[in-house]
Amino acid sequence: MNVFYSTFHFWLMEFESTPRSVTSVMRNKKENAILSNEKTRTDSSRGLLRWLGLSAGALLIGSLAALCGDSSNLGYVHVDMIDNSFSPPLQRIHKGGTIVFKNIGRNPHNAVAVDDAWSTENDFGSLNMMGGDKASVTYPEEGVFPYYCTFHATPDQRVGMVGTIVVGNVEYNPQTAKKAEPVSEWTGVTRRVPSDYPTIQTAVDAADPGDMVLIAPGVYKEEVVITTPSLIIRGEDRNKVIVDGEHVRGNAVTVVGADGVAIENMTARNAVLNGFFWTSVKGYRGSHLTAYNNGDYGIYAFDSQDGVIKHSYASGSPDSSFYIGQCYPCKAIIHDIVAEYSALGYSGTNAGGELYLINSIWKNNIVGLAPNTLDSELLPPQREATIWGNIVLNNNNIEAPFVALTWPSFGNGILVAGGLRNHIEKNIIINHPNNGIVMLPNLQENFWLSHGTVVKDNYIAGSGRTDISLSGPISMGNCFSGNSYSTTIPFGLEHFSGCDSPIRYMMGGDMSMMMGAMAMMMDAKMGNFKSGDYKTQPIPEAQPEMPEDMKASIKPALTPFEDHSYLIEKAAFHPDAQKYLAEAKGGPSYVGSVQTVVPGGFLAIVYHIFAYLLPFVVYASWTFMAFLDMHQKKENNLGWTAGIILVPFLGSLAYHLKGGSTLPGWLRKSMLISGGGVFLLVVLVAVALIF
Ligand SMILES: [Cu+2]
Repeated sequence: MNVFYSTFHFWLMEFESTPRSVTSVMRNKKENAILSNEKTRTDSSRGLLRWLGLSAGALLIGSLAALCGDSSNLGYVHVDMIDNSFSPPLQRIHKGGTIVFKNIGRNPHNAVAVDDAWSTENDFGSLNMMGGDKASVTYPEEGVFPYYCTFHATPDQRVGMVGTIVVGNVEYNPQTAKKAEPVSEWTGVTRRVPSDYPTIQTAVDAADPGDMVLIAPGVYKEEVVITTPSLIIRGEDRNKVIVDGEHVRGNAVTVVGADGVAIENMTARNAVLNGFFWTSVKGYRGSHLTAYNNGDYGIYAFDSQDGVIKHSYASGSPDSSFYIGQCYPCKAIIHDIVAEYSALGYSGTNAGGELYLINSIWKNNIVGLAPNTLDSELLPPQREATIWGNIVLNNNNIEAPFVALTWPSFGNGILVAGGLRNHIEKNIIINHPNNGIVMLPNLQENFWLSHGTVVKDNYIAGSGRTDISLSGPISMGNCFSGNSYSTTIPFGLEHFSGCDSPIRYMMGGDMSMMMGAMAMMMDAKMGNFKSGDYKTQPIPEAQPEMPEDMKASIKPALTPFEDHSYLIEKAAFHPDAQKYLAEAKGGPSYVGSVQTVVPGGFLAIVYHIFAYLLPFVVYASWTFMAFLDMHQKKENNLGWTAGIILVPFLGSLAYHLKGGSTLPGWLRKSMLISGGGVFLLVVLVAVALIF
């Protein structure tokens, strides 16, 4: 094995295990974001100056920290208060972490510790938090902290609007509290709704582990919460069994801490938060589900392992249609789904390890698939997701609903932000006004570079800027082979970093993508964007019913990943790949980084000019002036000549700083200071606005 590769590999490990050593500036930045709530915003521009070399680039990219996924990306974790429950009801955070409780309902709410140790009242000043109000609570000690809303929970604090915060590395299994053990087989008991039970919830509450709840056609205006393991929840008709949140209830169907629950053949719509939602479970299966126009995610598994989501459709969510978050190893498969009309088709914050996104269709979103790392959630970094055989099409939907911070991810097919060792193979990626595949670093508490991505045998066309983009100051161990494409930025990725080559050069580039995205982030922060309304996204046509042979199998979901291992034996193109290739209008990709990031706007143009052209101008003037000075001194120093040419910026900078120059002092100073200074100013303005 080549020495260079080994060295890179070593660095890869270094970045994964000890990233903090290079990120003190970024950490300060993030603390400021938290503390600004307590009016202690401090100046970090001195640190920025010191770190300019690395961090100017890093900060640009940092604007993308929030690109993908959550609104919880500025260093704290949210718990939403809705009418009348907490979401998620079980939230895990780091020791010393902060939870922001936000009332997004219409009723007044609060959160008070069962042992009275803390309360949102301490921060907010009143127990009466109305819609839009927020309060922060910090948890300095590890432990399990149950809490409740004094308005909407019973006096014994056991029923109603209750939740639990788990802090740090402590064992907590809500199921052991319930004393219900999962079972691997159906009990043979079927509980029918509405003939035996008037609502889905009453059937669920009556069920024992291993029972099936079978739901007849109807619109069910309820919020179903499942805490009993191994239930099979099944609709008799996928398109006619509908759980409707009516834009007032939080989640249509939620599974909290109950292992092995399968949900099949039904529709969820109009929930304020999520359509189908598993949280903190081991074993889950979703099949033949339709989720549309839900206010956060369509189909969502969080803090959960060993799952399969298949033959499903989700659309019209202002975050993502499908989301697998915070798991390692996830042991999860998404297979044969369609995601459209959302901000993100797929979001996968800190999710990976035996995670397969295969043979699915991601189209008409803001961005197709976007795995990313966030320090504010557990288990960073995102790593080892496999994206095989998908159709990724037309993710340029300006009418889609989105939250501000997803705006800069517009117009990309597959976007990896701060992920490690992801595998992207045999995907058809067509018609994205920015990039087909783009790898970016991601800055939050740590500066996460996207390393070790394998990009193989993909077909990419019709990208506005470039088909494959490796953005940011540097990235290592990525490889590119066998792709069908027109352009890459930087040039020659397949030639310099082939997957079979023993050498993979460290490469970065495309800083203009970062600057454009930064401008869009500023626009987002200032509200200069117009999101579509998730409530009025297109209503999907009838989706395929669960086939009879699948209906004949009634089984809890204790080991779905193992049961579906046949799906992941090898990468294959999507069965409809030929059809999409024939229909797609994707022509060759061109233009490149000369073009501003789409859809741009005034700021994007300004930032593009500064960020894209200024470095060239600075480079040219510094280099020219250095050679002019050498000429005037009649000095022919080969060492300096080589340094100036071979070490961009730093070579000529060192030359100008070494003294003895024939150039007047005012000229040298204004050239050096104004060149870098304007660039720094542009970056600082953006950072101040964004954080
Ligand atoms: Cu309440």
